[in-house]
Amino acid sequence: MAFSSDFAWGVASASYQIEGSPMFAGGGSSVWDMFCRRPGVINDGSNGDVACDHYNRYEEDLDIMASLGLKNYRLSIAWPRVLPAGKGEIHAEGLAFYDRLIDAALARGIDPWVTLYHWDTPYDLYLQGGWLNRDIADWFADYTQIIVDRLGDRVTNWMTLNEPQCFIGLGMQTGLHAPGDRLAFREVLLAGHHALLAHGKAVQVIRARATKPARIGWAPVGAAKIPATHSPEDVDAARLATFSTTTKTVWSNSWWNDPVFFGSYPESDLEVFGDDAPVVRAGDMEIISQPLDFFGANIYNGQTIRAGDNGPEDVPNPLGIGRTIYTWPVTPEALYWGPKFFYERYGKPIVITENGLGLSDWVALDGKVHDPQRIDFLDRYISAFRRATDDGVEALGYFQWSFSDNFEWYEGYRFRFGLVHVDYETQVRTPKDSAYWYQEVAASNGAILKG
Ligand code: IFM
Repeated sequence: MAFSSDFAWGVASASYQIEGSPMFAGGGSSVWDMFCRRPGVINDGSNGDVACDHYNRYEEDLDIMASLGLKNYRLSIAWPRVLPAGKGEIHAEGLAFYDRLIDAALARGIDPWVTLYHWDTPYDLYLQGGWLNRDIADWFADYTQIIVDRLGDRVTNWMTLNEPQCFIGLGMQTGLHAPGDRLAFREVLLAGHHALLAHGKAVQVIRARATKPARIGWAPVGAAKIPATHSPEDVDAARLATFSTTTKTVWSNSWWNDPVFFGSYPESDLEVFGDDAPVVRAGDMEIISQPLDFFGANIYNGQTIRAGDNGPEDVPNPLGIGRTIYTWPVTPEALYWGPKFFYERYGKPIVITENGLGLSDWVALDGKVHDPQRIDFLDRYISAFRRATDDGVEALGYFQWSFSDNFEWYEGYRFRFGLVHVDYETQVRTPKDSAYWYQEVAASNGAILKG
């Protein structure tokens, strides 16, 4: 009933959500900088210009992490901070920032887990077609080389892309995220194919150039499915639903992960997607399916599934089920069945690269931030993950999303996911009750969990 002794307890963040925009520090702009300037697209009218000002306050943030005994920090690099135009000239100061950040983390005993891309596509590249342009795979590989040549002597754990389902699906199909496009499904899948190529080329670069032995994964959304009962029929139905789709959607787990781990798109999805599926050129799948060391999964909730007469059926949530501020249902079993099914199919150790919940926390009259629901939520989810490991799932780590409150995309600053509260007027940080609780979870390697 325990996580392995080298299990990585950590917190996660992303550049655009916390740093403040590179365009105010000599770097370039990203699609998010431009998107936020469109009236009405961000629910509180805000943007990531300043965010948590982590660019200037990273030492304070790392001090808080260290004081909480957190030893693993998943961070992302802002591509336009390093390459203002996305390619070509390097912004030396931008690259130096990540050098300092990595050194400052290591000096505090914090291991940096680096994500190369968490949605801040350089705007100049968007003007050249962005993810629709096949050349982006090479632009991404060149950018990766710059990062790896600079940081690859100190970073062990790398992730290529965060949630392709979101930056391709929400960014290019529904337009809810930057760049706000609403493309046909065929174009969406083509952009997705280029993202997969970029992933594969980045893995090749890391393997070839990192001087410290690298562990590489990626961090897709893990769209978890939970069997309604433990009957073999329901479990099979949930497994099938996890790895197939009956509609033209970007939320199919196997569409993204089968190419990466098996070197082919899944037959069943290809049938559903028909002519919308991208043309795969000779050699593409060899590039995309570079061997990985772990399967990263961002899991927040799951859909309950039962065996129906004509295949898997969605089971409605119980009336009044607990919901987070996004109205996402609280379904801790997602962190049992998601890892279990992903481990079963892909055979790679699991890292939960994101899990957590958004609330509307505030500083109480006593000066503290009381967030019992976050503690309860995390206990239930992490306990479910531990049960998965008890049942044979190999697990390397768990990253709570997020270290601090931050810019929550189209919701702006209204939704708070952090263990640490941020006052955006003063930039004062206040660790929430959950931060101290998580400190104990990590220190006890999960022994204090109640779920
Ligand atoms: O804040 C996001 C993160 O950037 C990507 N995964 C989901 C989180 C919560 O919505």
